[in-house]
Amino acid sequence: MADAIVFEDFFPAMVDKLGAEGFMKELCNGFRLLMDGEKGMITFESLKRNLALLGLQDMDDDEVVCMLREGDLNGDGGLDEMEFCTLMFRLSPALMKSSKSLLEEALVTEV
Ligand SMILES: [Ca+2]
Repeated sequence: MADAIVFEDFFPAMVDKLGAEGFMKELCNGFRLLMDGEKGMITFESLKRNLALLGLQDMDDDEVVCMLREGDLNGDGGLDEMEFCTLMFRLSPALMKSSKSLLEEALVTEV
């Protein structure tokens, strides 16, 4: 499913532009845009509702479900902030490679 959503060219460019800290802030902003305000996490419904914000309005339900399943590390059916950031990094292998320490640092400070 990873090739359905291609962030590879996009994310490293963002990191270059925003810097590591700015990029993490953007990710967190993205999470807040996509999450269900009541549950405090990204659910199928909130993701569907906000896909257009990511330019992914053409994603079908199966892909949305896959993305959620892929990212839902603790199995509660939604993505919390950490799961979302982790998923975004996993969808961008180039970024993952170049910024592994960035991610680890960010996760440590967020938690
Ligand atoms: Ca979860």
